[in-house]
Amino acid sequence: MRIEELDVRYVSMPLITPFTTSFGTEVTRPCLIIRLAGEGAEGWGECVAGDGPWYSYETLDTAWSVIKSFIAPAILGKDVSGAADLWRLLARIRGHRMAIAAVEQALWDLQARAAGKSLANVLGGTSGETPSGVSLGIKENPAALVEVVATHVEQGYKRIKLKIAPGRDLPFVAAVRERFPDILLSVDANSAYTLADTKHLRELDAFNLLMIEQPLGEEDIVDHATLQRDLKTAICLDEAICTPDDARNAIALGSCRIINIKPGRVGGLLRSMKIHDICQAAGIPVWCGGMLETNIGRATNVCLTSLPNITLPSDITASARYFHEDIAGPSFVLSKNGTMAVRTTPGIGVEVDHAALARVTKWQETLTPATV
Ligand code: NPQ
Ligand code: MG
Repeated sequence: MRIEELDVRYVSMPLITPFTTSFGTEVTRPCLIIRLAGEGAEGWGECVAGDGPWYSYETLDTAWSVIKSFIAPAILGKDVSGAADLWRLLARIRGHRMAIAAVEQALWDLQARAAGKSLANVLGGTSGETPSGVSLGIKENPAALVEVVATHVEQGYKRIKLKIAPGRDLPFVAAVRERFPDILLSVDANSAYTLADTKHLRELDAFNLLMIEQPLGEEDIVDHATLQRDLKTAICLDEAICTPDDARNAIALGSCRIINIKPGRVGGLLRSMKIHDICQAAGIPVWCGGMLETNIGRATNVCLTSLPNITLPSDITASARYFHEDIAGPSFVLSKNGTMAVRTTPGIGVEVDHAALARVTKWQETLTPATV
């Protein structure tokens, strides 16, 4: 398929409630929305980088720069028949996986729509629904956190994840566990600790957690292996797994017992599937992480979770959790048993609401073979 247009929109949406992690508080969620067009079809993708390099080194500015200067010129006017083709055309680009993932996502959507198939079907997904988990930001005090957890347990989420940081960890987790002795519960430190905190982190073993996500350095797999040997609780790596080789190496070293795949972090769906397969062969269960996506990114993530080794609840929430108004629909809602349906409509399974998109778009640029 010949790629004729690549549109980039910078979008910023206010969050319903601020989201605090060990790296800061977000009150709005900016992102880039990508539209690819070719041969009468179009596809949509979302870049999950942030305004600042807090979760990863990429930012929306670096992603835009790489898309405009290197990705668009390599693919516009070219015949691209799939993600493997895209990766071949972009082989010289090192890193910048969130930038590549956004364009790759739009390509998958474009091709699935052109074929009249759902993305889940194109990816070889097998499950028709996926269990939903929710990630809850750091709150003022343990009592406030327990209240927020209660609301989400009532809504039916199958796993609750608490963001933690030094000084905002044990009493918060203890209060939640005391009120909810039986829920699937996990914590995510976003790299806020070091091996010197091992004794402290071992106290988390008392709370029967499903996992401790990315406690140590964002690029580390060696110290995590040391820590995993000292903990009963499974470590799940997030930030540290950026490539299939990272997954292979972390598994070989025993750095984690669970891996979270975020298509943006690993460069898209083709790489996500490779990591999924590596984990499946090694007996490592996988779930899909979240980056406060609009329904475009969320829809793509839901399709990915239909793969057979994505067995743990993912950070895929109902659409209404983050934004008052989304830019694509229909909305995702939680079923009574805490799952999200995998859509069978063509492409990623949502249609863009152009009026809503225009309301949150700060700037837009259209790249064509003639402009790059
Ligand atoms: C995580 N997500 O699993 C991430 C962290 C995260 C749902 O916990 C802007 C940019 C906002 C990056 C919010 C969840 C973000 C962000 C959260 C990353 O570690
Ligand atoms: Mg995480």
